[in-house]
Amino acid sequence: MKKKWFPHGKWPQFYVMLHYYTIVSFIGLLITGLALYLPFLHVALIRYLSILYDIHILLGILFFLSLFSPLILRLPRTKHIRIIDWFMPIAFGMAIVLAGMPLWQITWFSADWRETAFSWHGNLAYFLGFWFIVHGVFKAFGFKYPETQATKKMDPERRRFIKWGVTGLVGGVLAMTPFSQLFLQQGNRLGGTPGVNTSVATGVHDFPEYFTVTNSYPKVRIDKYQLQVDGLVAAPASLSFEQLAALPVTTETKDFQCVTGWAVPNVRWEGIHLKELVQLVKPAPDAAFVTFYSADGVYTESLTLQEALEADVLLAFKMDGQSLRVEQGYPLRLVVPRMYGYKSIKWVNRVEFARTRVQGYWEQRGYPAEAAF
Ligand SMILES: Nc1nc2c(c(=O)[nH]1)N[C@H]1C(S)=C(S)[C@@H](COP(=O)(O)O)O[C@H]1N2
Ligand SMILES: [Mo]
Repeated sequence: MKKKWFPHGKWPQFYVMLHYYTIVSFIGLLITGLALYLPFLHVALIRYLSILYDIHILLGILFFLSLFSPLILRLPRTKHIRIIDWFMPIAFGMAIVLAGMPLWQITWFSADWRETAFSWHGNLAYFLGFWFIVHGVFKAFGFKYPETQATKKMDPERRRFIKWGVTGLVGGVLAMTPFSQLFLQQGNRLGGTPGVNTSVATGVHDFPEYFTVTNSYPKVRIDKYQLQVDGLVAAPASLSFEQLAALPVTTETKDFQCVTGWAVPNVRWEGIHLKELVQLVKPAPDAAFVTFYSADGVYTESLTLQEALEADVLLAFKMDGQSLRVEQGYPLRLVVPRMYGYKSIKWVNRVEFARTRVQGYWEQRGYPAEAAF
């Protein structure tokens, strides 16, 4: 007889089907989740991230339904499933799904909650992923679980599902509250380390937060720096910082507004207007969008060509008369004064003219692409 890789013993067909849904959705979640999270994958897949993101959400819903369907459907009452095999995915799955909510519906939650939720969504998924592997190996090779209270077989009672689901729910809520940041490494957090104060010169604004979506601020060596300007253009270019700074400079004083509520009035920016780059590389007539990339390898932003050519949109290299500090996007950041701060991508190292829009980092997570306030 052919060896079955996932023998389900005397399981009713219905259990087997549910179990497959759980397996397939969870593996899909791990793969898409890693692609969304790990920088080297993220960078390679940048154009497909919004699709991967949608798939991830759909799989999350499927995973959730497969775990909790016994609450709605009447499962056959047979003692076929071990307590731990049901407890682990339900309690941890619930916490992971819950911690995923602020990453999905980002406008419902504060930035603080999102940061913590982001870390726990990942940490708990790694943990449950590890348990799935152990569980899979045990089943595939027919190892026996030790006989304990937790490995007893049980009836699929609603009461238990609810109890475990609530355990996961409470765990998930605790994990998301900023309190749990005490247990997280600082470097693991999403979006910024408030109060980094690396020698702010007098007369230079200090912003309330210096965000990054990776666990550090990229350190760009100015002698190695190149701004790539390419895409649908007649003459792609790669500019050193010197060449860039030799272009005509525009100066403006504008307010800076973050979507999370803080604002900094009267910031003086000096930088290059996008029309200088347009003259240089000559975009094709159908290049309707501009995509900006960051040296952090993760963040992207986009504008329509028309928006990019607004008089006050700059690729800035100086703020309040000083060159940008590392945490502010040294050596070059975009400044879009009429839109929320998330449009103002830092550490810009590539400007691409394109026919279609590439979803920006926060836009993949639900913020509008037209971020005017
Ligand atoms: N590369 C990169 N650019 C970024 C961000 C980021 O996390 N990474 N955060 C954005 C957000 S949400 C805001 S409000 C501003 C904040 O600018 P600041 O970090 O200089 O205060 O930068 C934007 N540009
Ligand atoms: Mo922001």
